[in-house]
Amino acid sequence: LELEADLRLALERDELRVHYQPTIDMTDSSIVGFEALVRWQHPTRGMISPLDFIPIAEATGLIVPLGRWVLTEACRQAVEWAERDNRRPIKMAVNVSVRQFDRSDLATVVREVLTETGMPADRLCLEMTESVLMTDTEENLAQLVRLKALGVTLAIDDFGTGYSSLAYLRRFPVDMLKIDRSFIERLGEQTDDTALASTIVQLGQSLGMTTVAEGIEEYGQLAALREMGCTFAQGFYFSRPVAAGEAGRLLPLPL
Ligand code: G
Ligand code: G
Ligand code: MN
Ligand code: NA
Repeated sequence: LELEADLRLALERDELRVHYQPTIDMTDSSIVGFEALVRWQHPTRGMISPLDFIPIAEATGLIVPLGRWVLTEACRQAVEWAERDNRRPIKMAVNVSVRQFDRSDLATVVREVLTETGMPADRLCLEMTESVLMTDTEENLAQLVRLKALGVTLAIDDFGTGYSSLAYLRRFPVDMLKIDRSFIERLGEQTDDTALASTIVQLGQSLGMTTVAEGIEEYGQLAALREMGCTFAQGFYFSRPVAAGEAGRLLPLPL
């Protein structure tokens, strides 16, 4: 409860931070983008993980202003990096909670933020978990169509952990599948996970979607996923989520 009261003030007190984790192109190992991940620099408790405050933000509805703040900050940062070096503009991925998705004004909010920050829509990716998409309702489809019409990329986060139906995957305008970390952990060992990861990559390919492997920590996992034809990679093997200054230094030097 105390944390909840503090979280209400965190936004106005400027205690939230966005960290960035790079996404790597499997074919040439270059950075193609970043995922924005929020952190809370609490005045007395120190850095608080989103695992501890996102659920509170979702339960209280604070996720709506908080989510807009993260989206704005991440877009602003992407535009700043692009201005520094526009040879290969990076993409920015932002997590969208089911509470945000369920509001009919989400596409309006995203459009406003794109306009405010000058972020080109085709450089923004919105990540939603399967739970957002699991229910194949007309409202959900309409919401995805509105978002897609803005020109943004739509990704399913933690793919493989929910109860997706293949029917919705075909029906919904989704561009990208992010293979859940749990499948990557035991790649190469004699488990079903290798077959499952490979199946998700092939599923993506047959539906015309790109695939991202999350949670890569070892070279062997990277090599196996590259062999499978996975498009992009993310994980501590390349970089943990880092503050903006450090993330900017991972990018090629400006000319
Ligand atoms: O960065 P980290 O692994 O600690 O994140 C833990 C969880 O918090 C992940 O599931 C991640 O998706 C979620 N998370 C991080 N930042 C955001 C955010 O800005 N919005 C939402 N909805 N979830 C986030
Ligand atoms: O649910 P979502 O995929 O958005 O969660 C992203 C979270 O996963 C981030 O908080 C990040 O810290 C974490 N993460 C990213 N790469 C790795 C990794 O290689 N290993 C582990 N254990 N966690 C990771
Ligand atoms: Mn994510
Ligand atoms: Na994820």
